[in-house]
This record gives sequence, C-alpha cells and structure tokens, in this order.
Amino acid sequence: MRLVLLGPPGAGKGTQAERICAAHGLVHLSTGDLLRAAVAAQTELGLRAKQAMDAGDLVSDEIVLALVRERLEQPDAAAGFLLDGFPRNTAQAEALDADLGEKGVERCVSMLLDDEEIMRRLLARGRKDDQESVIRNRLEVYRDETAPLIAYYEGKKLLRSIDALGTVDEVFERIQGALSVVESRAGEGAEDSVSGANA
Ligand code: B4P
Repeated sequence: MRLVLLGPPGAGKGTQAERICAAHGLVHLSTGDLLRAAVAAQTELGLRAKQAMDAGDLVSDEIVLALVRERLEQPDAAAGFLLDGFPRNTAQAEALDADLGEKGVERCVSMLLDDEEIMRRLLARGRKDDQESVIRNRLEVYRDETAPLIAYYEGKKLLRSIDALGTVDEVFERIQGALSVVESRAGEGAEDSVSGANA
C-alpha cells in the first residue's frame, strides 16, 4: 500500500503511523522525524531546517523533498509505505505525484480534530515546538497550506476522512476501516489499477 496520512499538528499522525505500519508491513516515512534527526545530528540540512521548525513554520520544499526522495529510493519502500506529515502543501503533493508516476498514492486518510483538543494534546506533549504561540502558528500554517490537500486528494477520489478524537485504539480502528478497501484490492493483485476508485 502507498498511503498518505494527513492531519493538523497533534492529530496523532505519528502515533497512528507506527501502528498502521506494523499492521500492514509498511515503511514509515515521517518528515518530522527525519527533520528532527537531521537537527539532532547538526547536518547542514538540519541547521537550515531548525529555525523554521522552532517557529512552527514549514521547512522549505527543497529540503523536505530531498529527504523524502532519498528514503523512497531505498529498496524496502518498494513494498509499500506510509507518508506521515508529507505532503504538507500543494507543491509537495504535485512533486510526489510526479516522482511516483503510475505507482502513485492509493489512499489519503485525513485525521480530523478540533483546535481545542489539539492545543491540549500538544501542550501535554511539551516538545520544543509545542509552546502555545508556536502551536497557534502551526495551526494557521496547517489551515493555509496543508488543509487544501483535503480537496486535492478528494479530487483524485483517494480521500477518506476519520474522526481523530477518541482513544488511540478507537482511532486506529477507524483508520483500519478506511484502509480495508485498499487492502482487499491489493490482495486481489490489482493494486496498480486504483486510479479513480473511491470505494
Ligand atoms: P510533525 O513531526 O509532523 O508533528 P505533528 O504534526 O506535531 O504531530 P503528529 O500529528 O504526528 O502528532 P503525534 O502523534 O505526535 O511536524 C513537526 C514539524 O516538522 C512541523 O511543524 C514542520 O516545521 C516540520 N515538517 C514536518 N513535515 C514537513 C513537511 N512535509 N514540509 C515542511 N515542514 C515539515 O501526537 C501528538 C500528541 O497527542 C502526542 O503527545 C500523543 O501521545 C498524543 N495523542 C496521540 N493520539 C492521541 C489520542 N487518540 N488521544 C489523546 N492523545 C493522543
């Protein structure tokens, strides 16, 4: 399966991505994790990304696309992957589509959560980019740049939206439901002929 997990900051993308990947044998590609690792290793790319991350802004497309391409070129990604936190804007989504060609994204799961619960979760998480003013900026960036991807994937008939409020188990079950059609299609050996499907 080739999946995109979409959602506002703190919706639980990283939390659910680990479970989905374990359940379906997918490579987990989190641009947030890759960027944090680059910052921690103080690579040139990490130093360039740090300022944007600390402010809650998006890191440049050039940096993010370089990281994603490097990871997707590794042999294990050929068996299927889940993109967690990527794409984050229309330019990234279009670049991804161009890179993947015919073996494109098969399903985008959009996790829906209200701002109040997001604020509660992220303040409790307490990462460096989880201060109230930074979270507000991240929410604004999400609305302006990332939320348009809901319409982008809906237009391609690949979107399934799920309610991200509930226990981790409850949310996981909803995601599993959203993936069941893709999985049964792959099981029938017809995984490459899904364009236009919205079952
Ligand atoms: P990300 O790492 O993607 O982080 P996130 O959106 O804040 O978190 P996520 O939705 O994964 O939530 P989580 O599971 O942790 O991005 C960080 C930064 O990197 C961005 O701001 C940006 O600067 C940069 N970046 C990343 N990708 C980029 C891209 N493509 N382009 C440009 N820049 C990019 O869950 C949050 C908290 O909620 C956790 O504490 C968790 O335990 C809790 N939680 C999860 N599920 C829960 C549930 N069901 N109930 C209660 N709590 C729950």
